[in-house]
Amino acid sequence: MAAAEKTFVMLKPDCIKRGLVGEVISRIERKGYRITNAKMMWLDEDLLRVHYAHLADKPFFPEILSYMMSGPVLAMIVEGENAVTGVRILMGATKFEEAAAGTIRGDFAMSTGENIIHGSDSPENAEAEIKRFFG
Ligand code: IDP
Ligand code: MG
Repeated sequence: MAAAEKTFVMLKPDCIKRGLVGEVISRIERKGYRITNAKMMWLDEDLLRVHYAHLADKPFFPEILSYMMSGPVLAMIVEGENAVTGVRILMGATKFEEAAAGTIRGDFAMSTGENIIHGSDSPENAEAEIKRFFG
């Protein structure tokens, strides 16, 4: 069996407000991944400007900031074989209208902005994001 890989997952404020934490964690666990660390956090603008630096010049960036500060998030380290790609597959596409039924976003996201879950998109970003959120 290949070495376990770590990824950073964050359940966003809409996930928590809608009471979908158990549902989403259950999907991650049923796939065979383990949650090895988790904490509820209120994010601040400084951290979000780093985390979403790749979107800083998009017109919707202010909306991302206010949405991500509208309530707490649940930050998690998720481990398992191929966890980075595997969690992205469970999540579904970024654009909510393209997220397939059966994926977390396909089943629950009500817009592209408010889309339930974040997962690292590469092992390098996973390492950086785990450091960013867990130190
Ligand atoms: P990802 O979350 O699937 O990795 P990214 O392109 O990294 O997608 O975008 C980060 C987050 O920014 C998305 O999850 C979503 O909340 C928000 N976002 C991305 N594109 C749009 C958009 O076109 N409109 C509104 N919000 C967006
Ligand atoms: Mg991303």
